[in-house]
Amino acid sequence: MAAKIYKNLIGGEWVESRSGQTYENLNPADTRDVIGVFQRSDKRDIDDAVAAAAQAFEKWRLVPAPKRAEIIYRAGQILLERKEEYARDMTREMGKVLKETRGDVQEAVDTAYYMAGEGRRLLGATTPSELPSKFAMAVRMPVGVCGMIAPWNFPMAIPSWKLLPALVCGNTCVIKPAEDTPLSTYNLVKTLTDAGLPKGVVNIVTGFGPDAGAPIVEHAKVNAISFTGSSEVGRTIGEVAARSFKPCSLEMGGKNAIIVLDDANLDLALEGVLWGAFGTTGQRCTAASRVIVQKGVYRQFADRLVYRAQRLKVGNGLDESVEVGPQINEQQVATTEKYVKIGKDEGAKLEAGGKALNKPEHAYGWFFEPTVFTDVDGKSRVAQEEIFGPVISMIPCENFDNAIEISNGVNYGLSSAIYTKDVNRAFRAMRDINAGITYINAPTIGAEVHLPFGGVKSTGNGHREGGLGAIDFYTQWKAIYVDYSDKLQRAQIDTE
Ligand code: UN1
Repeated sequence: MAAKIYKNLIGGEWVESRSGQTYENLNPADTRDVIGVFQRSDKRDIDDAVAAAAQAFEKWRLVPAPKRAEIIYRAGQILLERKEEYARDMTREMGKVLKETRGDVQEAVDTAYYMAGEGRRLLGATTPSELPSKFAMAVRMPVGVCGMIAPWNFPMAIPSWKLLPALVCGNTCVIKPAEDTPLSTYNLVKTLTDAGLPKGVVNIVTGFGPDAGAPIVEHAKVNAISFTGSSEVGRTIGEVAARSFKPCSLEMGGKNAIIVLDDANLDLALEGVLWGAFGTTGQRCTAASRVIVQKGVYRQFADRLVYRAQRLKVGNGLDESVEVGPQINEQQVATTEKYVKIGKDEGAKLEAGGKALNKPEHAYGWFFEPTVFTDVDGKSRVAQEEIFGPVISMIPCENFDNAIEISNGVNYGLSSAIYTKDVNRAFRAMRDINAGITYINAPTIGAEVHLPFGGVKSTGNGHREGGLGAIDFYTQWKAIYVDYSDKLQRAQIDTE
């Protein structure tokens, strides 16, 4: 059966790319499986999409926010009805196991319900004026056309973090999904249109970063940019956006650590490390890629972690018994292989995994063994650089202070975790770990959508997704003064 052809959505019409070029979306667990044929778009398609979004903005901004929210709420309900279908699509195109892709769709549902609620708040502020018979308030205004560039690891959840707050605030959007996972973002956009979103309010344009992503960032009529991806690409996007003073939210890498202290519940910590490190095949910005273990329990913990990592079932995520799916593509496997070599050269001890899998059932996919390095130096490259694969580095530590120092000793600061039963040390960790997210007795992954999501240092540029941070990003404050005294009153001058 020929694979289905998916088109761009521009101004409410499903259209082919201007060049007529397309590309195939392949299943990372079995590259013989073509999921669909998607448009390979370029600047001309982006120009069309931005023009449509700019036109739609003039009407959409006038729709009352509670009405905009009703559409988003309905989209959440429809997503819930289609959860299983969309989760299966996502496992096929992205690889992570069904349990997780159901979670990814659920995260979009949660975002829809949360942001629909915001439609009846979008709180501004009223405040007294310093002059008599004068009223002062601050209100939130939409920004205009928002350009969004999404990653492949959460191909529905992360687009929902971007689109849904932007929409409830009255903006219109142009989104480019990751080239590896366009179908899940397409499914989200399709759901929004089925829920009644007017034409042109959301436009989806598929394709590759340099051809279809760069023109979004450069476009004069795009008023804000939201990007999730690597720090390297984020830096370029930030620089380009800064030239035209565009607000730009960058959500980038991580090198997240779980600290396990001597007094921790080790059974709990072990489950947490396995889930944090190998869930989503380690391909989360929040993945645990370092585990810093206090020396009294270090060897015992290493043995248990190695034993369990070697027994994780790796395979096609559509098989419910599989625990770890493939990596997304050949380059990601190559990166993981590169870092395994770097780790060995640096003198870390490879105790589990370390190789791409090539058993017959893995022959057509991008599978890699869950990998554990022990006795890793916290300053070495495997302990400093983001790998985005199923690799964890165990770093021994002396005590609490030393653990915090190692945890903070990287250029990233997204997520973090500590396992301890000592409430004082837990609170000191909440205060002293330099990261956007800290978990106590839970792994580094699993952020909830109504809390701020983002990080410090090279992880981000100060913005937050999720929670009210998203509303802050997708609105601009406007101060309004209403003088009802019927005379000229001069602030700071008429002081009597
Ligand atoms: C990401 O990896 O970019 O907290 C997002 C988590 C998920 C989101 C991860 N809810 O792990």
